[in-house]
Amino acid sequence: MAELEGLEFGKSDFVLLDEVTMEQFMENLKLRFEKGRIYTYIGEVVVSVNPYRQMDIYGKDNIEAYRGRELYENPPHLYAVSDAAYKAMKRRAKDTCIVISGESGAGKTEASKYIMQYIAAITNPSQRAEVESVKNVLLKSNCVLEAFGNAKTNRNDNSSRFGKYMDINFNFNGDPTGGHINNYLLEKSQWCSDEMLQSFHLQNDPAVYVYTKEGAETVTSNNDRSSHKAVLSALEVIGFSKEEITSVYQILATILVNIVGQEVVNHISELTATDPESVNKSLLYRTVATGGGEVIEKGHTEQDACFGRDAFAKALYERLFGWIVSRINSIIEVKDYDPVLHGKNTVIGVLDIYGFEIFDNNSFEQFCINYCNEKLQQLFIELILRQEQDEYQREGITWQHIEYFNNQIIVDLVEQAHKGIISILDEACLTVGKVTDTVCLDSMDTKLAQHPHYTSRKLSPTDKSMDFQKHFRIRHYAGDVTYSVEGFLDKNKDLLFQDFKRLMYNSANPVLKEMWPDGHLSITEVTKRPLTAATLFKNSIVALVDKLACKEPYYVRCIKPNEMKSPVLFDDARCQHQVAYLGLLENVRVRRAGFAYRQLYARFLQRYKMTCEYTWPNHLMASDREAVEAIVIQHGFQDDVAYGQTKLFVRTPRSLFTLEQERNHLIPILVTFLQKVWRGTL
Ligand code: AOV
Ligand code: MG
Repeated sequence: MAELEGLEFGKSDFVLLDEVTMEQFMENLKLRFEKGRIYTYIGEVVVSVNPYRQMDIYGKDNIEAYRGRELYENPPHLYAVSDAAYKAMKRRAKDTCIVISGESGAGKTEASKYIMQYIAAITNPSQRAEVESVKNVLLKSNCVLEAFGNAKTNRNDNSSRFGKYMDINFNFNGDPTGGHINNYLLEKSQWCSDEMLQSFHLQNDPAVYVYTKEGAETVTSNNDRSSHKAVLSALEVIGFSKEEITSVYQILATILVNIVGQEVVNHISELTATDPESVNKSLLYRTVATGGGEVIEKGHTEQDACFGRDAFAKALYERLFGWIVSRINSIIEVKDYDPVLHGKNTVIGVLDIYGFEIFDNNSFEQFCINYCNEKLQQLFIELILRQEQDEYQREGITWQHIEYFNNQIIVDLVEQAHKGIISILDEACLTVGKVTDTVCLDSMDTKLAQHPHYTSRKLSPTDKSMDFQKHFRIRHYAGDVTYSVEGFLDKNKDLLFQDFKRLMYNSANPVLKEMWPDGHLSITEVTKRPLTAATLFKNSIVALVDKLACKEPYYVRCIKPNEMKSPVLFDDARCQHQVAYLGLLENVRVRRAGFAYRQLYARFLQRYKMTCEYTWPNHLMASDREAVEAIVIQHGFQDDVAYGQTKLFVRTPRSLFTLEQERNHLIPILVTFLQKVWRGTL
């Protein structure tokens, strides 16, 4: 409950609002934004508003100011929660995680970088070389993953097209010993565009492939030379070999050729170290197993051939990305860790995943991304409530329940077995014969007609904003999103002809071969019913949520102030909408209806003992708890507190203000007094 900034900057913790209303919340948020205070607390949750300008608050001085301090000792900052997570991990040997959420462009990725930088800066004070190298790899991996996994969208120029969860492992000293990255659903289709080529710093010119033979260095346009160099050097620092780096760029060039090239065959064969005849065959034919178990080659129609080629380009990209992540993981994985020798290995996880998205045209990818955000919101609800409940229980204090909008109903709409959208999609994908996206939509309409969060043009015929054949709409916790089913089935099947996999598996380039282990299967061995993209995604998100749920969570809730990327515009309606769907008001209410403030008896005493004659300079009571009671009684707020096992709980912040004011009033008097004592002038 930091109140160190002076009231002209608004309240630094929303629990200090006079009344918890949307009006007051927004007024405070706006005032702080306009005063350049982009962070505000709700208890231990940081609310962050994207400043859209460089802020002078991340330097060395700031890091020093927050290092090892308590949350309330400094103005709100990402560094303070990072430190809180770090302290919990180090002092109490807790696995912790920092979950960063908010919509596209709200500042999640930037926040994750500052958090990583902070952790890197405060660890390994003795500069041990092996720790430094781990830290270096962790930091550099960000740069590489961004280069490969981010793209420009109309919501964010540097939008994460993949979700990232990074675990950092620490030894008993609190120094990083390694880490692990999980990546979630890379949006492939976004990538196969000119923008992708630009963000790769590759020229949109088929001839570019020639350069890759000379080494990766030359595959740049002049504009992007410096960022390209940064990626290249990051790859080197992380520990990718020269051959691996060259392979990476060859694969990128292959994708490029695939998209724009005409003399496709020779280029691909050269870049992928495969023979031209096989390349040709994979592009024009596919091997199929007949019902009788016979294997035949079937010529592609032009449409099939285009589909196959595009799917190949996307799969190449996806495998490349997956391979880079697993290479980084194998380099940073904790090796030779002996718990007996080295003590408990603890973890801080940082989650930066794509935010809730509403585009003009929303497809399968937005559906997955928004589902993921529903799951994370669900986790937030559970953890915030659970955490409070746990603490009150532990401390032996009764607690009153606060109503939330529980988005479980939307999560179910998407993921429930048999009845959920993913199940309906999967069923359509597995049905033999001509099932189209439209047929699938029909099936959804039939099965979900009664669902309060689902509708479509057919179910709401008067709603002209949707198309009969194409659209369905989900009422998400964060707003209504209309999805076009066009392409849903293909994207969900994520079909890639086995011929391409085999082609890659047979490459003379060992790096490429390694990315396609399933290429050795013959067509008769290929599983007939592989898991669909949506189901794989669902499974990975369920696993992620499980992973987060067993850690002590810290939250950063990011808000995007406007759609223009402007540093001065605070769009009231847009911000209010985000505050509402993020459940921030409820968050404040829970925090207050329970107890807005809690503190260990000893710490409370340390801060406020000067305000009571019985406790200053030291108390003579039987316990710290009794001494705290004396302070509370002296200031007359005994009806506003509860005494837990180890902590004092204060219901309304106002009681605490009295104490803070008293303290602020006393400090200068005490200082003057002490100065006089020192100078001997008393
Ligand atoms: P996102 O991660 O939340 O969106 P980013 O972290 O990429 O959003 O932020 C978008 C842009 O906002 C950045 O490129 C910066 O220009 C600016 N920005 C954000 N935070 C700060 C900050 N603390 N200081 C200065 N500028 C900032 V997405 O990945 O699209 O969901 O998928
Ligand atoms: Mg991002």
